[in-house]
Formats: sequence, C-alpha cells, structure tokens
Amino acid sequence: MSTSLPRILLTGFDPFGGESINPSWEAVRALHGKRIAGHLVVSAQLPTEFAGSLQQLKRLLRETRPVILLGVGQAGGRHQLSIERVAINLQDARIPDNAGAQPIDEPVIAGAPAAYFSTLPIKAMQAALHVAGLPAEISQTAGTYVCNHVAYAMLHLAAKRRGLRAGFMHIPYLPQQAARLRGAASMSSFEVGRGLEIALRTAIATPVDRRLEAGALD
Ligand code: PCA
Repeated sequence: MSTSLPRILLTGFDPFGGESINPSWEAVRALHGKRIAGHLVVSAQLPTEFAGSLQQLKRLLRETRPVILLGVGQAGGRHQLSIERVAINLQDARIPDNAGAQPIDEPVIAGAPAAYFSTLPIKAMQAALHVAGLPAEISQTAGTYVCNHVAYAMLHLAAKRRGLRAGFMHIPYLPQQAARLRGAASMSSFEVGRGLEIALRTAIATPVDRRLEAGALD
C-alpha cells in the first residue's frame, strides 16, 4: 500500500440488532486500497459499541492521518443514500449495543458542543449522486444510537485537526436483509459502493459546498 498519497479513512460497522451482515461494512470494505482522485482509500470496521467505536476511531486516526474521513452506517428503513448534515452530542439507545451498553440521555463527549455540522460538501455530493442516477437525500438527523455517536466523535476530532474534513452517510438495508423484512427498501453493495466513490470524488473536488436547496419541512 503506497504511503505517499493523501488518505481517505472510510469506516463501516459490524452487524448489530440481530442482523448477520451490515451493509455499511460490505460496501466500505470493497473500496479498501482503491485510488480516488489521487487519494488512497483505507477502509476499516468499527464495532457497533458506544465505547469501543471511539477507541477504535482514535487509533485509526492516529495510524491513518487522513484528509477525508467518511463514516458509513446501516439505517434500516431509509430508502436512499442518506447524507447526514449534523451530529448531536447525545446518546439515547433504543437497544443495547454489541457490548451490552444502553446509555440513555448521556453526552457523547461531556462538556463538548451540542452539535457539529458535517464539513464535507453535502449538497454537492447529493447533486453528483443524482447525476449518476443514484437516489440520495440530505438527512437532518443521524439518530441517537452508535452512528450518531461516531459521527459526532468524528466531527469533534476533525475540528481539532487542520486539513481534515469529515462526514457521515447512512445507507439502506441490503436486498438480502430486505427479503426477510416485508416491504423494506434496499440497495445493493455495488450501487452503494458506486455512490461512495462518487461522494468521495466530489468531496475531493469541492472545497466549498454548493448552495442548493435540500431542506425539510418536518
Ligand atoms: N447503524 C447503527 C449503528 C451501526 C450501524 O450500522 C446506527 O444507525 O446508529
């Protein structure tokens, strides 16, 4: 693996909530070692654990020293690639994490700001995905479980590192998961991988986001 290229750190999660597969890890791992616009992708798996994910993330940041950090997670029930705009300083777990922890109304990082906005060009990424024929939305909440926790930690850590931009994307179930869950939306790993590559290429090419409408009324 070349060490001279600037790095993109791309993370996915291990399976949780009774599933045997996590679409985020399936899509992310297929991009490991790939070059995108002169950058090298380093893919890594985070545990679906509040405490464990943070430890692992800090270690990965030390080892990889990326210029772009993109977290990816499963959001069962969402219909499209879901680019997160914001992460909040809150843990409120509906189910225990993979280590059995179930924090309720606790901060991700005590004393830190209430929220952080993504520092990736979310509007430009959404527009590029649409041009490529992939359904994509701007999401105004990453939830209150481990994905929001990781997204918040990514943005908190990136805020202290000059030259590091970070963000998070939720993705739908895989078709094989949706087949057991009547009517759930799904997207193949191939299409998610294509979307991630387009999103990353756009992030590299877009230092300042485009001014496009993607608001929500509720
Ligand atoms: N999705 C969960 C955590 C891990 C994952 O892939 C979430 O949305 O919080």
